[in-house]
Formats: sequence, C-alpha cells, structure tokens
Amino acid sequence: MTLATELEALAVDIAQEAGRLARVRRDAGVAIAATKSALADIVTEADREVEALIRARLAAERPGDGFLGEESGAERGASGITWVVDPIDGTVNYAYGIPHYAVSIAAVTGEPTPEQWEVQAGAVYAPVAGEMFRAARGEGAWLGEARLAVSAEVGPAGALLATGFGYDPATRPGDLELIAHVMPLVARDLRRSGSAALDHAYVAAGRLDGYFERGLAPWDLAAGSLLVTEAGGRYGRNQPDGSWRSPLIVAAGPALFDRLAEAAGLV
Ligand code: LIP
Repeated sequence: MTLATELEALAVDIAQEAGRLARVRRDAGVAIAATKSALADIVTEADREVEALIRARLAAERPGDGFLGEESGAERGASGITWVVDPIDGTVNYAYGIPHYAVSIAAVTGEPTPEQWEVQAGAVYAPVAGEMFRAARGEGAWLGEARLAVSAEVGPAGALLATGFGYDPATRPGDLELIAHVMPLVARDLRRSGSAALDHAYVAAGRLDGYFERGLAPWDLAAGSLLVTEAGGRYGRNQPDGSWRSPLIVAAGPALFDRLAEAAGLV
C-alpha cells in the first residue's frame, strides 16, 4: 500500500461515515445555521456537524496533518499533508431536499492552495445515490470497484457540459455571458447540478463531456480535480486576476479540453 492509497482508504472510510450522518440529518429536517458570503450562500447545522465529525476522525487517525474546511477554516499541520474538506457540497440542494449532494475529502501535499498543492488522494461520496468516487495519485479513479474513464470523443451533436453560478449576484452577468459564449461553440446541452464535486466526478465517469465554472472554492474542487486527471482527463484553472472570468476551472477529456478551454477563455 502506498501513502496515496492509504490516504484514499481513510478518505473513503470517513466520507462514508460523514455521508451517513448528512443523510440522517437531512431526513430529520434541515436547519439553516447562517448565511456567509451572500444571502444565497447558506450553511446548515448539518454542514457544521458533518465537518466536525470529519475533522475529529482525521485528528484521531493522523494528528500531524493540516486541515482546510469550508466551515471551520484552516489549521496547519507538521506532516506536509493537508486535508481539504467540503462536508456537504451542494448545500443548497441539500437544504431544499434535492438528493444531489456529496461529501468531498482530499489529501494534498504542498501549500494548501490550488495553485501550489499536489492532490494525493480524494473521495467524493454521494450518500443518496450510494456512489463513492475515489482516486489515489497514480492509481486511477474508481466508482466502487469500477475504473473510471473520461469520455473518449464528442459526438456530432456537440458536448454535454456542466457549469454553475457563484452565490454573489454580481457575478451572474459574467457567468451568463460565459455560457452564452461557450454553448454555441461547444455544447449540445448544459447541466447545472448544484454540486461541483459531483460535476467533477461525472466528468471522470464520462457522464459529462466537460465542466467549467468560475469562482469555486478550494474545497469544491480538490478531490474532484484528482478524479478527473486519474480518469485520463485534463484539468485547468486560471490564476485569479480579479476579472469576471476568474478563477475559472475547466475539466474535460483530451478530445474536448482544448476547444472548451479556448471557448471558456482559460488562459
Ligand atoms: C457549491 C458548488 C456549486 C457552485 C456553488 C457552490 P457548496 O458548493 O458545489 O457547483 O455552483 O456556487 O460553490 O456551497 O454547496 O459547498
């Protein structure tokens, strides 16, 4: 067992326990705890409880590691490994009772920023669908025991793409402008699922030909980016430059990536 596969196994085990808790809390009824960056950017009591469970499990299993979580912030470790966690990705879906959300847990080395880290392992678990997407660096991406592969080619009708919108209404015009520009050039159709982690996982599984979105947080994309590359896909993220196009991520199979990246303005 390599370090990456050890980290993957731990991420999978904790994601399963966390996903079970999220589902139990959802079935019991969800309380909105607060809003964050914008009115639409909500956090539920379950988000906080699930992240606390994940953080406690990691501290018990690997006390020297660092942590970066959507709800409880960052803590540096001594081991050189940082866990990047979104306890419930797709929080708005979760709050409305839409059964499309996931626990996303990744282990990275290096500085815990997308520009500088190297993702070593990741797990994205959708508890309602019962789907565990997982990857360890150099070991492929998997859905359960089935190996994942990105779509090998795009049909004559064009690509099936996914995207999303930031919570800040001020970013909406730019998001819509980007979609209006990309769709005629590349897409047969567009999906907006509400979970970035699952959008990444679906590209890795070939359920989507590609995905692009602006303004994602590190925890939205950490595990999913490894799923995409370990499934044979390509992944790009531009440097935040303050423009409405940044920070933009693009994920797709090799047959589509360059065309989607160019259409989306990834530089
Ligand atoms: C969400 C992403 C979604 C994006 C939302 C938000 P959260 O993450 O999964 O794709 O469009 O703006 O970032 O807030 O549910 O963890």
